[in-house]
Amino acid sequence: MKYELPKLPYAYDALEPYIDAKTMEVHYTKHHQAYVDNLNAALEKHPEIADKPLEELLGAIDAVPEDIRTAVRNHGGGHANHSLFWTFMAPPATGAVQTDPAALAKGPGGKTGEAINAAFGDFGKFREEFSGAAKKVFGSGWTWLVVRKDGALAVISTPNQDSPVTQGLKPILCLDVWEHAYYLKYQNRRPEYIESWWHVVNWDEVAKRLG
Ligand code: MN3
Repeated sequence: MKYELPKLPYAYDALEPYIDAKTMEVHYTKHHQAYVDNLNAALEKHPEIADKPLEELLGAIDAVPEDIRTAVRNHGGGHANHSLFWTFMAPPATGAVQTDPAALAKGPGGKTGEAINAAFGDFGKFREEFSGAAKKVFGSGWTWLVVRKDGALAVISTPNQDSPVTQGLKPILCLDVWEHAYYLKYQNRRPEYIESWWHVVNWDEVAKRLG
C-alpha cells in the first residue's frame, strides 16, 4: 500500500484568521507530505506488512519489524495524527459554535456535550484542562481528547508523533502543538495559538468519531 496525502477538506486560507494560510500550506504540503514519504520508504523494506492498516501497525507497534519500528512510530504516527488533525478543524463561518462567543463558551451540544459534561463537569472545565495540557507539552507533541477502553473521555498528551492508538485509546479530537503548527503566525506564543484554535474546532467530526 502506498500512502498518500489525504485531500484537505478546505482551502489553505479557510481557517483564517485563527490559523493562517501560509502555515496551513507548509504544514500540509511539506510536513505532512514528509511523514507520508518516509512511511512509504520504511514500508518498502517490509512488503509483508505494507498492506496492513496503519491503525493496526500503530496499535501493535512492538510487532513491527525492529529495523523500521521507529520510522513507523514517527512517520506512521505523523501521517495518522495529521490526517485526523485536518478533519477536526473547519472554517469558522460554518458553525454557530465558532462564531458566537456565547456558543463558543458553551461548547458542543448533543451526545458530545453530554459526554464532555460527564467526564469533566462542564465544557469550561474540559476546555481549561485541554488547553492546560496543550500548553504544558514540553517540546514537540500533541494533546488529545480520547475515549478510554472503559468508554470514558480523557485528555492526554503524547510526545513527538506518538499516537494514542498505540495506548489502546480512541482519539476523537487532537491539537498539534509542534512549533511548525503555529510559529509563522504566533512565534513562541503557543497559548495564543491554542486559544485561537478553539474557534475552528469541527464538533461535527468529533461527534462522528465519538460514534
Ligand atoms: Mn504537525
